[in-house]
Amino acid sequence: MAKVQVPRIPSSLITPEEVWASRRQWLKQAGMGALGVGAGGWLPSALAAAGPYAGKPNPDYVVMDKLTAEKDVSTYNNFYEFGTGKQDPADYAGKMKTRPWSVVVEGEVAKPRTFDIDDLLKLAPLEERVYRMRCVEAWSMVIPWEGYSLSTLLKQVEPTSKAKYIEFVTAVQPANMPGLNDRIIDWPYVEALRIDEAMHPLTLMVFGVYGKALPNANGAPLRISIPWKYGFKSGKSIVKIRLVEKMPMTSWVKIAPTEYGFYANVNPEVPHPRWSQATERRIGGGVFAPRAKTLMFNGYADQVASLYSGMDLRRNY
Ligand SMILES: Nc1nc2c(c(=O)[nH]1)N[C@H]1C(S)=C(S)[C@@H](COP(=O)(O)O)O[C@H]1N2
Ligand SMILES: [Mo]
Repeated sequence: MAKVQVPRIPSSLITPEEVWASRRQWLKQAGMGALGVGAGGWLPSALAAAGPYAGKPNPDYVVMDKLTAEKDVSTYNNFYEFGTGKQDPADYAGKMKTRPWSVVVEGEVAKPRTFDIDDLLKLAPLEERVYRMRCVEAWSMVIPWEGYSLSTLLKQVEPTSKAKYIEFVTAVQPANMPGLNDRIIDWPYVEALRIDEAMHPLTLMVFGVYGKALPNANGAPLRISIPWKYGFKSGKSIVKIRLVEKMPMTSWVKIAPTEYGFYANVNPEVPHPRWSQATERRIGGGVFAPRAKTLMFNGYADQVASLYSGMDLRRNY
């Protein structure tokens, strides 16, 4: 790949829209059109990596913003099965067994099936997609995930007309998950989507990050990523995918229904009952870095707003 010079703009100082605009302009000047090339913090990691977890960079899913450092991506986490501290997953998730591992796909499908994780990994070519992630606690990251659209898997099992929702059930390994002793969550951690959200191409089955297998702290061997929703919708270490007719009860809605809704679309205009959602802190930016303005649907409005036309997203939070 040819070496390219990119103007260095400290991304902490500008809004994502400005980054987009300046980068588009730069690509035009460089005569590169919509090619998925980047440099510096924008360089998709798979260009440098190889192996089963290095996806082909998908130019449709590049975020023109500085990537969060690999170390921060896997040492500042929410994974309550290992404790509620941000460092707990990095400290304790190493004991989780990620092989053998199978994923059951059942419920309202014509062809229910149990997949071995290594077969699931090979079901479709992996793409590298750079996604923004926004936690409801008002921090965010920009992460190069390796995976493929959940819809690819769902088409294989053929959802029936009764499949209105999809539920993700995650792993429970009592001997390896010290956080299970804490009864904050009625384990297993369960999340769910409406079927059209699940079928949206942005909804990604993630097997790797930064060109390598997912660290346990990030939900190895399989987690989901739904970039327009708060991070808690993205279940980690998934063992079962169930298609159902009725809206499932999900872990956070169960704990605090006044704070966490089923939809959980990133909406900066609706404050969390205990704090604002208008701005966010980029992990790795340092304590003095200016907070960024949070975008509607986390910046994915063009792609997903139509899924919610006619819905009041203040009520359906
Ligand atoms: N099984 C499981 N999945 C989970 C969680 C969890 O505690 N357990 N936390 C969620 C929350 S609140 C967030 S913000 C994201 C964090 O993903 P990351 O640590 O890989 O950035 O995972 C989500 N998925
Ligand atoms: Mo979160």
